[in-house]
Amino acid sequence: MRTLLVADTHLSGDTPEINRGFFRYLEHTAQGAEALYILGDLFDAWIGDDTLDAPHPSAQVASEVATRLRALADTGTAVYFQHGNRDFLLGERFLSECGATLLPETFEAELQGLPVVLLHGDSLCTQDESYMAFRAQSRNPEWQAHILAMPLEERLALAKKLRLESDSANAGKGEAIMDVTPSEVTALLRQTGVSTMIHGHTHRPMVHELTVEDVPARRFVLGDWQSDQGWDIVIEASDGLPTPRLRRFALDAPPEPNAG
Ligand code: LP5
Ligand code: MN
Repeated sequence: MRTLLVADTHLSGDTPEINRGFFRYLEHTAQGAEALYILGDLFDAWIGDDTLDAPHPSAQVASEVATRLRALADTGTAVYFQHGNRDFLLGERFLSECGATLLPETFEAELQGLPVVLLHGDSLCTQDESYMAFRAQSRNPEWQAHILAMPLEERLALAKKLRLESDSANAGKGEAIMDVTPSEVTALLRQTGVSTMIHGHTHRPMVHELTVEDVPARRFVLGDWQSDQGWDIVIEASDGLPTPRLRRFALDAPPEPNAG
């Protein structure tokens, strides 16, 4: 038995190679897996589930993603989803079309017997004060309802504007500011009592070895998908506690389902 985790695929109408690579991954690597966890930023920008009805290239991609995730779910692989900072507006309609289950923003699970805490990762970037302010606003249900009531075209324009603002704000930020705050990582591990954290968001794929209250712990960071390569984590059942493995792979040759 195997559990897979991915994050930050950033799919859109402008990323045909990544879209194809993701579909190949679902059809090939994910076949027979017990579960697939998508830890946010599946889409590069999600402006509402009514995107599915829109005559827009990204809408077509969204429908195809839903169809293909549903096909995987129908074969018995549970599909779980967490919101990222780009697709926090993803809602019930899209999830039910995918046959996916939405998880809270921080979620404790036991994957193949291993206790883990899962999150997108943006909530750990507390030194990034302007992002924290944007995050608080964008996760506010009233703000979201107001945004979702806007015509689709206006939302498209706003999303474009926010992306530009974000890129120019990020250009002036230090690298450390945009990474997780170490004390937030230890605080969450201490609070949950688990020794394994898995997240994405920072696009800095890595396995970090830590010590929390004299106990060894690990933080796995998933990578963002690019036109030629993807990242995942596989956790395979074993006699003892399994060790998750972070993998980088070519999108045209994703890992074999039984690659071990
Ligand atoms: O996204 P990324 O990785 O480049 O940077 C993130 C943080 N930025 C964001 C903002 C998103 O990119 C915005 C796009 C969301 C698209 C979908 C939303 C649709 C809803 C609205 C439209 C219908 O998440 C960035 C972090 C970085 O990660 C690393 O952690 O630093 O944070 C910022 O850039 C936030 C601020 O520094 C700047 C915020 C810009 C918002 C300014 C408000 C302008 C209001 C204009 C509206 C009229
Ligand atoms: Mn993100």
